[in-house]
Amino acid sequence: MTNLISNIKNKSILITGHINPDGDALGSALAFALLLKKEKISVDVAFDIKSALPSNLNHLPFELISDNTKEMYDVVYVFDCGNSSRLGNIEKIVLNSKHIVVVDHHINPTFGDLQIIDSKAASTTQVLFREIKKLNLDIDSTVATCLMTGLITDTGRFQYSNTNSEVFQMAAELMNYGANLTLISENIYGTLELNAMKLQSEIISRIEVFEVEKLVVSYVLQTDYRKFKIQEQETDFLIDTIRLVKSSEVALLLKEQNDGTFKGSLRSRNSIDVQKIASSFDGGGHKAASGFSTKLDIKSCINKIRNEIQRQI
Ligand SMILES: [Mn+2]
Repeated sequence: MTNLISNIKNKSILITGHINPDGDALGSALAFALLLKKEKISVDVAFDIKSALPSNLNHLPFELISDNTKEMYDVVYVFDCGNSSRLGNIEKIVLNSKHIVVVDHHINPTFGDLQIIDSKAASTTQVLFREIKKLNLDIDSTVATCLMTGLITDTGRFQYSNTNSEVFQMAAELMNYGANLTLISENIYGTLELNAMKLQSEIISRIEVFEVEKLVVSYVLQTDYRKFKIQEQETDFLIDTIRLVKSSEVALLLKEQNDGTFKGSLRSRNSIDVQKIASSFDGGGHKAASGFSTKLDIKSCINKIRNEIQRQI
């Protein structure tokens, strides 16, 4: 393969991305699926979705996603996933397949025959957008809305330090293609279920700040999901709430899993590299936003992160 879509006619094709896909993984994968469909190329789209897709992303064409996958494909496209282990139960299908194309903005992907990567890009949808333009594929308003969703979510609506002039340029072009900014913004940032707001108030009341490390921490327990009748995938906004604490440089939100382990989300405001901290737990991400899993309890986990921050300050 020489480019993103060379020699794919009459081949079996799977489009996927990281486990529990976010706005960028879904936005890039679904945009690409729509573009191939327009070229009369049939594709399967599948992800490892542990419970359900987040409802605040349901403006995306979720109907393209199915669980009917083959055991292997001629070509697999993987979006927004730097490590094949992050594919979850799709990993085996991907690694069994003949050609793997990885489109991503994480550092050093560990797999893929063709890697279209820019670790400096703000989102995977940005990396994909450049390719689409090179190939002169026809971007309609639905494709533009998918691409814009990844751009908006991965830049924290144009606020994170990865937001540069190319990001705004792409956003402007997507508006010209008919991206529905109001729909995206209302769905992701402008509305919140009442139970989610009540959970938020509980999480705020648990905030602890560690002054030396300028670290703000809170946590969600399994009992919270039951008490507030909310699913974990509806709680991604909580990290943005706790990172607001003004004296903090790093924010940590721990979410208890079914098996009693924790998933951690990290955000950094400035010089602290949270990707390095996450990798000390075998997690990953970017300098300003990363995630990891751990078997440590809350207290030990916080202590480990405080130590990691101290090594950087
Ligand atoms: Mn991304």
